[in-house]
Amino acid sequence: MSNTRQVDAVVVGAGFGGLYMLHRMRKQGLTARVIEAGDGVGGTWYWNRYPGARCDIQSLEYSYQFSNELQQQWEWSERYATQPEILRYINHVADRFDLRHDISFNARVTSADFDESRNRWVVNTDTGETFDSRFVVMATGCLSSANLPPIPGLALFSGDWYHTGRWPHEPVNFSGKRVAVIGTGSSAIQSIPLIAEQASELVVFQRTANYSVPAHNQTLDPKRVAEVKAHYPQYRAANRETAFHADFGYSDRNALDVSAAERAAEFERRWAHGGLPFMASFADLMFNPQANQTAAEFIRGKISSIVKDPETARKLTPSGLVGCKRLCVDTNYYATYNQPHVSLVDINAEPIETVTTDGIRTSARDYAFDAIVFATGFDAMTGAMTRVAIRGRGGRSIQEAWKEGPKTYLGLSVNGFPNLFMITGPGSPSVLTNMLPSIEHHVDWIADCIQWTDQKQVAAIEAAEDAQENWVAHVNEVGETSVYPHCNSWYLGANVPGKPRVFMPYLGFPPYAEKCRQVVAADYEGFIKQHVA
Ligand code: NA7
Repeated sequence: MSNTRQVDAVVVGAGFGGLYMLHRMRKQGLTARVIEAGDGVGGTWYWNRYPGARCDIQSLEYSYQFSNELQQQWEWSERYATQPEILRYINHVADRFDLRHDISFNARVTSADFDESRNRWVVNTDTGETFDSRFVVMATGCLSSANLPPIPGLALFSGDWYHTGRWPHEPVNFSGKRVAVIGTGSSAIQSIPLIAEQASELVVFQRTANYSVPAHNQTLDPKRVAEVKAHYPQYRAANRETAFHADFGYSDRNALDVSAAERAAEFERRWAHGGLPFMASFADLMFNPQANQTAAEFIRGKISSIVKDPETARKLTPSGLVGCKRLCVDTNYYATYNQPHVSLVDINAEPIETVTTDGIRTSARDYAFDAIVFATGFDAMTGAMTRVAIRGRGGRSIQEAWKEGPKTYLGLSVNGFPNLFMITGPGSPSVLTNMLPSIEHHVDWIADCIQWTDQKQVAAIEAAEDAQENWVAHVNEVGETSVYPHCNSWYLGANVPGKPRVFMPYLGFPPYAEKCRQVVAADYEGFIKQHVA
């Protein structure tokens, strides 16, 4: 083991989770090494550089709160921050807290093996570095493993192709080009209006029509910024008490308890306000399919009033529930289809057969393209974990442990994988919340847990099997009270062929945080603790 570095912890990923984890560990006097595949910090915001990439949570909330100086001093420019601005922020954080020298960039963890005889992990990277570590923290993000559909012929394509989640660092110029976009999720909906501004022809290939509400993004009002900053901790604390840990202006009225006119007025008001708070118009939208349909019908009406060609409007109009696939937030998405050089292909009616040298062949015809953009999403929530050869007790792999879908306790720990933690893993609120405070909550929990193991002479800690089984059942029970499990979303793994269909996020931040607190108060109840011999 002469070329092996001894550390207290290996942290995988230098996004928001990995950076704060490193900061916390250093403050506790631990040695940590962060392994990052990219050549810079930022995670999601490092990779997703496609045109129009922007956060759908307000910038004043989508930011760290662990340092009051940081949150007071950083100035966001817009209501919803762009990807470049978020990347500037996270780079600022890396510099401000002097984090870079404990990060190995351009390195990918290839394997992590738990050595039961020593209660330590042996972690290998593709750059030949090996670490011998007491803890491993997977800060690999929920949306980082790109989903590239296996459409035949891509290798033959003579033009350029891109995935929105792996966008080049240098600007891509589509001026005068014939461009295809495959997919109509958030990434497509953000990028299509901007690609259309440049392209000579844009054809969007849609599998499922999606609901989107306008962002009404704007420059941040200095008065509003001053107001929030004057009471930042209170603002954060109030948001923490909401289901999604976000300032959505939740209503406690039910859609079905008010008249049709009152409903329409509230939907109009929310539409004019913009963004995800639309889904907080009424308390029952995510819990009662009938209530949900009133919101869905409202958006369907908006689509038919914006899109001039009735056939295109029909194709763009979703039929299912709204919000149970993540609601999209756009700037001019539907109106983009009114431009003569933009068209929409429903791939259910006209399936893509192959990519050709010159473009895309569907069952109906050949299309010629200079560029193809795959906006086809991610192997969400589990993909970044299962693509690493993580082997726990008895050499059992994480792929084997999760073959029926991810099983975790609190989305933090997996039975059979001692001293390995996940930041915002499946089974935690993660993607159903503002990710930043959920990340901070997990980092703090993990850092406190490590400190506790030191104080109590605990050599290894892992989820107990029964606690994990009960937690998975509970996550599903809570999910079933809502409409979420009832559409084909990436929350369920439904976007990736062959992935087990399991509702992965935990719905409701406050009860989750309370459960985490109770577990700690009861000396890490539900965890197996192996004391130092
Ligand atoms: P999403 O939301 O998963 O969207 C991916 C889109 O790509 C969606 O419209 C998919 O259709 C479509 N898709 C996926 N596979 C295929 C194939 N094989 N053929 C055609 N179309 C396909 O990913 P995004 O990157 O847009 O957004 C991810 C999250 O980032 C978002 O929710 C925000 O939280 C930020 P489908 O709907 O599955 O039929």
